Amino acid sequence: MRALLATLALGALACALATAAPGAQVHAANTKTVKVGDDFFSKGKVTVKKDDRVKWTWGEGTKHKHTVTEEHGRWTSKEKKTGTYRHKFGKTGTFNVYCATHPLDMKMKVVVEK
Ligand SMILES: [Cu+2]
Repeated sequence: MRALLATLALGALACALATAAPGAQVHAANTKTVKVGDDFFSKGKVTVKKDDRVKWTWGEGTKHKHTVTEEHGRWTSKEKKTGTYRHKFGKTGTFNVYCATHPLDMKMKVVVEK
């Protein structure tokens, strides 16, 4: 009996999940990648949809430390030579991004559309 109840409960849950938001516009979140090198971002502009992510990847053999910093300082990566930094864009708009160590050479834009 217990097993039957569990099965029924699971079935009900599966139905609830399957029927959630019928016809709603479902946008599967994407991630776009930008390389960080000495001293550049591989893209000057990246266009994404709201709730997408951008992932910055420091290139192998990067000799200088770089950051990925939003122009108003709302978010920033650490200053580093390796690894990645990811940011989710929850609002539409144009976001200017630069490297805090090389602000004149390393600039880019992230355009977030609806
Ligand atoms: Cu830099």
